[in-house]
Amino acid sequence: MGQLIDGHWTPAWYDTGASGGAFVRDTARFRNWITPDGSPGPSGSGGFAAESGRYHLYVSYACPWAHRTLIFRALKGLGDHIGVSVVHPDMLDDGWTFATDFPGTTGDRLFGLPFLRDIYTRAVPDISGRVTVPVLWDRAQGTIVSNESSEIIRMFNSAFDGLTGNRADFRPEALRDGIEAMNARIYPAVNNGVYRAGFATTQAAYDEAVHLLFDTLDWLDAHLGRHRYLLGDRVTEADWRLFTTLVRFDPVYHLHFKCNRRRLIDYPDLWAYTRELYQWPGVRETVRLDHIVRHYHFSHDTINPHRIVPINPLIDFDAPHGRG
Ligand SMILES: N[C@@H](CCC(=O)N[C@@H](CS)C(=O)NCC(=O)O)C(=O)O
Repeated sequence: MGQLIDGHWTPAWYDTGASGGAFVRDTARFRNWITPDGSPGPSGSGGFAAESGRYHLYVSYACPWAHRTLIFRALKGLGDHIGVSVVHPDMLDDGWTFATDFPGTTGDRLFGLPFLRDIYTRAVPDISGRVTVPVLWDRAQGTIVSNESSEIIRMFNSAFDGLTGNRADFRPEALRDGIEAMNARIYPAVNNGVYRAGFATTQAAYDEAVHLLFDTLDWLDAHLGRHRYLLGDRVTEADWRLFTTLVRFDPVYHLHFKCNRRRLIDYPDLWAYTRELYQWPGVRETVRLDHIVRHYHFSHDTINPHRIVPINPLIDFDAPHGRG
């Protein structure tokens, strides 16, 4: 764990000292958008046209943010158009690495570099900041298009439609405000809430995060008792964003991040909904519990200093979901 300062790697854990023990996630640095014709998107610069084979995605199977991008790549039929490199699940002193001694890792398929940080310095040699997954790389310009998953999934949702003919739309015009409102509620309380509980270094910061988390899960369970999906009868971006946190809940967050008032399987509707999304065509293959369980317990030595990976519950995500 560390970060780049003026292009040099500096090992350090998250500094919660300046924020009263609370974990604060940095904002992503690369915010360009792939568009059908290369015209500029909502932020960053233009010049990133949707083309087959031009872009490459760097992910960790462990990371919930990277997981979103893998799900959209699958749902939108982009497998033949956007390549993927998978980092090693252990994120230690060197940060994310391209070591290949764990099943499912690929190494750096573009350049054969040893560390993910080398991809960042290849884009900007004197870069400062955290080295995070996912990273969307442009082979044509030799730079990073985006390292912000919420924006990468929106590019995948529509930019390549002309190329793939896949018109599935997870952010339809009529539901955009509702999706935005749902994301705004779920991101701080749930997606990032589990991290805020787990990385808190004061009781007060933990208490604040964990109560909001479970209040929101209670609300979601009730909501999903009345609606098939978050926005009604149609699966949207908001569902996929929630799914990547839910699928990690009992295997990791319940124990490792001390999110233990209830397990996911204690919420009947949330649990059935999670199984339905897991069983959606193409999604199961994006879920690598071996990477998920190994990464969190082995990498966060401030939380788990002996790096013992627990046995974990047996969870049947393939059990019939009974919804719809
Ligand atoms: N804003 C980013 C956040 C990505 C992120 O925080 N990824 C984590 C892994 S789950 C990471 O790579 N952390 C490394 C670090 O913070 O040094 C996104 O959603 O794409």
